[in-house]
Amino acid sequence: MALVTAYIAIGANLGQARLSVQQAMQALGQLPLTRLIHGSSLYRTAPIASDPSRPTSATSPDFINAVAAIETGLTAPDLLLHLQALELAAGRERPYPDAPRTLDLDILLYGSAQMDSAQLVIPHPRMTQRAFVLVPLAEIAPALVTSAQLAAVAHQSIEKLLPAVS
Ligand code: PH2
Ligand code: MG
Ligand code: MG
Repeated sequence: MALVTAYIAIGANLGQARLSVQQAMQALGQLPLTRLIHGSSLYRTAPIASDPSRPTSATSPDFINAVAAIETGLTAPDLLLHLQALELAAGRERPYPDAPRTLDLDILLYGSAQMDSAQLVIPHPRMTQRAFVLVPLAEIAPALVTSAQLAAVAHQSIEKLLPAVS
């Protein structure tokens, strides 16, 4: 079985977003044939429109975002199915594009794979336009992000959260 390192973007801006992101990080490590290698810090980020021609609602709450690195024996389509199951278990609904969500799990990178199907595009097509992806990704995998990429999103609002004291 081939093991592949994949990077997953985690986001939530509805309900107990911070808890949902932390729980999702743990749940990723418990998927079949999968272990969690690295979890980034959590970040509070301002909402960014998926489609820049359609501005985000002024009422959309801030997000909690993070990125996880996993090592997995799942194929990319199987990994996607498991991520969708975790989203559903967290109460994810999709009433309209960019609606506030209890949990969003996106595959950013799957090894060096490039794929473009109706279900799955890898690398994630918008990852380099988003500070909420690049900043946590650079924290756990600095070789994957250039300083020019970070500079291009430096105007987007993102704040690193301190770990909760336990
Ligand atoms: N996810 C989106 C669209 N916009 N903005 C932030 N800050 N964080 C996200 O996770 C996010 C977003 C589409 O999934
Ligand atoms: Mg997303
Ligand atoms: Mg998604």
